[in-house]
Amino acid sequence: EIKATVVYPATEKHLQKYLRQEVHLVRETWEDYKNITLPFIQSQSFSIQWVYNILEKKAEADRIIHENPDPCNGFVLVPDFKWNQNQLEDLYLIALIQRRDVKSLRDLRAEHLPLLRNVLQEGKEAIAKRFGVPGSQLRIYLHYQPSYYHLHVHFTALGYDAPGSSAERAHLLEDVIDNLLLDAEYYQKRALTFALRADEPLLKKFQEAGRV
Ligand code: M7G
Repeated sequence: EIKATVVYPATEKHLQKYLRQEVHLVRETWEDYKNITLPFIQSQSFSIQWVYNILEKKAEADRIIHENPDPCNGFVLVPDFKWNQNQLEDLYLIALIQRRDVKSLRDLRAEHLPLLRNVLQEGKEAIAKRFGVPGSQLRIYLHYQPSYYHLHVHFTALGYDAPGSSAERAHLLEDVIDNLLLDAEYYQKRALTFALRADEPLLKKFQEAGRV
């Protein structure tokens, strides 16, 4: 059987993302994030208008599985574009947070714990209720780096080897919560590892700074 994903319209960045290429690991310190990554993502990242359209019910409103409308600690849970909902084997949902000032894992602090706990608890409950899949069979995680810099959480079937669930990209939400309990500024202190394709401009920035 063949499963195909159609991306339309596709930008040059989409084309690059799906081409098979040599990859390199980058180890990003907090200083690297401030000096290299943050200025880069502010100038470059994928448009997040699609996220705002979902939050404002201008798109996919009929697909919402669960919503917590709280502007600070709320979120919307929808099936991810990668899942056609025909079978549970590759179940894939995404939780988009209501607040718009959290770009990624790097921005998370202890103040975000109520939000993260809501996503974890209510997301699990909603998926169990709608799809009959218990929390013990879900992989719940954030990507670093993400493609879209509006914080979102991936929910995938544990038995499904989803793209981006590898050790150099996926951060389990429960571990993130525990880390923030240990240290309110955990993600402003530690280095984070991720892979970049050889042609990605961010890799060039790290190379120019002598960090790769
Ligand atoms: P990511 O970690 O930023 O990047 O995840 P990745 O795409 O490299 O994994 C963004 C997630 O949002 C991906 O799983 C996408 O499939 C999903 N996604 C992207 N768009 C544009 C949409 C959309 O318009 N609707 C829905 N439901 N999901 C989307």
